[in-house]
Amino acid sequence: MPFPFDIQNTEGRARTGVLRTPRGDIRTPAFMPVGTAATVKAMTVDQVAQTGADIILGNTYHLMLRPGPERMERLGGLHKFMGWNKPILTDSGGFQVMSLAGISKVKEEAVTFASHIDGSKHVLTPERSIEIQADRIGADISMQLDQCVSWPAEEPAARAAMELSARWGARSKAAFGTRETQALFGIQQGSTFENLRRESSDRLQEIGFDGYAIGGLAVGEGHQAMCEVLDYAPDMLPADRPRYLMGVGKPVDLVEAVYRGVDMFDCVLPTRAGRHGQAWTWAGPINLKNARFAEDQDPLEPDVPCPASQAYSKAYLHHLVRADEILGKVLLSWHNIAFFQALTAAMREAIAAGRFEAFRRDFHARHTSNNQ
Ligand code: PRF
Repeated sequence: MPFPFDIQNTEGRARTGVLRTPRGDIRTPAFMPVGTAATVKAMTVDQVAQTGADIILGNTYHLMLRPGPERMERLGGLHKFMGWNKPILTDSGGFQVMSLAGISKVKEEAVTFASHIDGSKHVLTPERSIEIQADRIGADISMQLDQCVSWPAEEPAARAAMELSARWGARSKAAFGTRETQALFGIQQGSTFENLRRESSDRLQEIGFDGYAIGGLAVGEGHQAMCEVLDYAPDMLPADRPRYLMGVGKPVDLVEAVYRGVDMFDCVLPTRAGRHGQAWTWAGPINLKNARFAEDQDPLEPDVPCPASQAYSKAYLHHLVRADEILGKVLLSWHNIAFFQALTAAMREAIAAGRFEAFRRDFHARHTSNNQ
């Protein structure tokens, strides 16, 4: 195993740990800000690092279209290109093809798709995805190519996607080989079917990965149905390797997933919401556009260690959002990323102190107190 994963504390199924990589330690539970196109939107890498993020996510789909994998390699890889020298995990591309590309076709050999930028035609095989992620982008953690079905799915369609993902997992692993300084994660699929998730996990473990992701959730099933899958899905994956819930989520989703044994997350929510005037707080989400903030002189969250959270009044942020000033998007993205880091830090501290159950109860009580 290239990256040691030291589990440090457990409380029920929740755990804290450290995933050790050559580019630095990743403290878990971890939230990975999304840097789709070689940028965490509206933030400098120094700001991202200041929030306490140990790792960010990049996207094969976007980077293969622009600036292109071979150019990326000539420029020294993604870390050097964007000036981020801590770990980077890249998603493999299949999910973004499904959600973003114009026309796409999934076959045994490859997924073919038309670029959402200029309509140009592209082919992604499991082998090419690994080559782009590990060799051209230089990702510390690469993801296998997988197929995620939309929700709701009939069992035969969910089974077909799960089985294709397992075969693509084996091909991804063969292409990746064994590496000293880079890791490869497999992705469990199976929609909301427990038997399919079980079979998926068994097949992934037979192949053997450095970490295991739970894919195919947060695709429209809702919080309750996602929690029902998380009641069993993380336990099917090896306890001694990191478990990563892809594309999740809201703070309540993170708390409930950590409670059920998940270690890593990524989501566009904090930055996307920030660009739309929304701020996440301990009392829940608020929209700074709302007139009730026009003369509110308090900061967003005085206890979140970030200038955007502490040093600007809600009245000022309200003004920036209303005037559609760029700084409003910058400050709210920055605050939201800092809030998500404060949330994962608080969960790590609570688990370490054996008071995660109380933290979870208090979180829910506070988080719904703001009924905007
Ligand atoms: N597979 C991959 N990336 C993903 C997902 C998935 O299922 C999801 C599902 N929420 C987000 N990102 N490869």
